[in-house]
Amino acid sequence: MKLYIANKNYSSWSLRPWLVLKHFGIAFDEEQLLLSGDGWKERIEKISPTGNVPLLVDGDLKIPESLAIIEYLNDKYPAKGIWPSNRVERALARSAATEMLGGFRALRSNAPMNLKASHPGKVPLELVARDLKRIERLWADLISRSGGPFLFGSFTGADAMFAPVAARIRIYALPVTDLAAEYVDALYALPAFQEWLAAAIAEPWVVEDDEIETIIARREAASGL
Ligand SMILES: N[C@@H](CCC(=O)N[C@@H](CS)C(=O)NCC(=O)O)C(=O)O
Repeated sequence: MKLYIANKNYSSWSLRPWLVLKHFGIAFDEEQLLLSGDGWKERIEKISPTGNVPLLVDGDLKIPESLAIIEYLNDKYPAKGIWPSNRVERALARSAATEMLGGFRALRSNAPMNLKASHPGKVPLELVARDLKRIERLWADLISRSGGPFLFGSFTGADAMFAPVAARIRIYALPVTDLAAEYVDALYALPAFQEWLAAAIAEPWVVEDDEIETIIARREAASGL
């Protein structure tokens, strides 16, 4: 099996299935398709039917979409516990993962993942307050059911889906409840996350489009400032 990913520093979608593969000890090869440099877009489009990564290739099968990859891994390795074993918890885990996949757009667009960076104060809180409030509520509901440290006790696919949110909270020093901050710490402490982070920090590439200064300039231009 091979997972195609983009830059570890920036690619929040790539991080999600990679964490599942690593954390659950599933053997895989990885190949990076960078988000910058001459012809980068064409290189991704040549390999991935959606023109996006992550993409999992298993024999003849190509599976794009982070959550679909996690579901495929769960089907292929049912004993690993990628989703909770309890039916109710599994439903809640999939619900949270799907909410992440389609939601929190304000947080995603105004606070891009950039693992090397530390940008406290660079994200206007009023833009992301609504998303953060919902995230805090969701995490609190799930952690109070499970007892933590992860959403369903031990690490599952749902935590993988939220790992980039933890990164955004830390990178931009977004103010969150103590419980949410503890969950962010738990995700950062995960050995698989630490491995990805170390590789991200070592990357030399800068993707201007994903840098906070570009996001701020674009927002200001759009609002006529
Ligand atoms: N819904 C997709 C999103 C994938 C995605 O947007 N990937 C970005 C990298 S993080 C990408 O491939 N970008 C290529 C481009 O923008 O052309 C998933 O969950 O996998």
